[in-house]
Amino acid sequence: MCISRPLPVRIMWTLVWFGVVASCLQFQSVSSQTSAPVTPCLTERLTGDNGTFTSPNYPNNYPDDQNCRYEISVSPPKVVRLTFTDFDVEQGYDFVHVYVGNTTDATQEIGKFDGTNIPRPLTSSVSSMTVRFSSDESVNKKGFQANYAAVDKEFADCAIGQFRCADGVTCLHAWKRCDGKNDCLDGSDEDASNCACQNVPRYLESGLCSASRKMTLPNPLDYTLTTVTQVQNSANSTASLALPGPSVTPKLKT
Ligand SMILES: [Ca+2]
Ligand SMILES: [Ca+2]
Repeated sequence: MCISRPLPVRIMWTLVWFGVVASCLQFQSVSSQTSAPVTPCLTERLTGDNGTFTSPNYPNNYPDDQNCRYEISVSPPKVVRLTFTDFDVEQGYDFVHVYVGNTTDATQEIGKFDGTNIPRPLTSSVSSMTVRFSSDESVNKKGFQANYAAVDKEFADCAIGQFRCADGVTCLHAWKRCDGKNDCLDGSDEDASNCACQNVPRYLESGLCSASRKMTLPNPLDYTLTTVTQVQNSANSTASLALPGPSVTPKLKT
């Protein structure tokens, strides 16, 4: 009997200890559920002339169901240069989109990335750029880290036979002008006041392979050539007419 009393006490304390441990574990479980990946994913505005930003929780895994927006604005006439320094986004399900300007309009998208390859550096043609990060309902990765900087705009030196969009940085095949589809992000290839397509006069078609060639004006060989006659009289008249055939020739803009 002398040793029977301590036993219930020991059992009682053992039960109490287990109870405390169980409570702690439960508390930890609850607190981890409530405090871990609930990082608010709001629009982040970045207005300095350079900076760094990351996906939520970086360098830890980003949460599910995110739709984050990063709006970058630098001082005009500078433009935005974006450089990713780390990248790990679930392939095929989570994505990073990059847009020119302060928009997430699909027509202004200049890049869409997933997987583990670090995207190429991207430069906006204007003083703002928007990055959007989206994750689905399962499987999380480390995410991304990126730097941006205000840089001078570098105007493209488009090749002969190409058209330079009004943004100054994008070159297109000349036949994409006035074909009814926006190819320049700024739509300048479809701006009737900026370009025109005309049938090549029949007397100039002799010796050419197609009877339905058209000429884009101003001519991409020399943008000061704004009429068929000017092109005809230019030193590059033969090359001026050597545009792609009917299947890719833009329609006459009316
Ligand atoms: Ca995912
Ligand atoms: Ca076009």
